[in-house]
Amino acid sequence: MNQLDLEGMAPMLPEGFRWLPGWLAPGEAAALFEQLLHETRWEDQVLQMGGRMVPMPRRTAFYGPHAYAYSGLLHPACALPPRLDAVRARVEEASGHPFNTLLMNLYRDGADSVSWHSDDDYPHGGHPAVASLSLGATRRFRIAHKRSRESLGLDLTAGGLLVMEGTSQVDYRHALPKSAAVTAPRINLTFRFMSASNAREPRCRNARGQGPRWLST
Ligand SMILES: O=C(O)CCC(=O)C(=O)O
Repeated sequence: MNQLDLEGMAPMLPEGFRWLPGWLAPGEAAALFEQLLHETRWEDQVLQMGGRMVPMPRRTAFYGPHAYAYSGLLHPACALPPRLDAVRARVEEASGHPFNTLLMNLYRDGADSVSWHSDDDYPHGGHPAVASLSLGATRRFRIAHKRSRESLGLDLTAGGLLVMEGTSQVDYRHALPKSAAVTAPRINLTFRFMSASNAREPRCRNARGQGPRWLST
């Protein structure tokens, strides 16, 4: 795999990717980070990976009008709290795309990560764009073309907004690898537009509580 790693520099991103560093001013980014870190009802999950149950290496929170399912997990629909809805509206304006869904990730330190994937597993009603706001510790984000396998790294700094639009999710995968050098937490707010749920099986094994629920198998 050809790799382009420009330590500390923003590389030229492929078509379909826009990086807006410092989209939120440092003070606002820091205040939002502290509030979300302490006030969010973060969930610990276990993923179904090839028949094995694997603890998810990050914590999550989900808000949106439609339930979202992946890796054997179901996030029930949940209204966006007003403060996050205000961020959503600003992200819509900055990116030029509509968003109605927010998946938040909390990476406690460099041992937390997200593996290679594309955000293409839900009905988007013609709005496949994803916008990702970074708060807290800087983490290296990787993007790889699905066919040429060329890849590059981008340091996602606090307050930056990464917009992935066009065919970015069709042509590329992305990941946030583990990093032994990172000791502080990072929060990522990923905004999407879902036109319907992607859950094929709406029934749940555990119908109680507000947290994520397991799909029937
Ligand atoms: O934390 C990030 O910047 C990436 C998150 C991500 O890839 C996802 O939630 O699908």
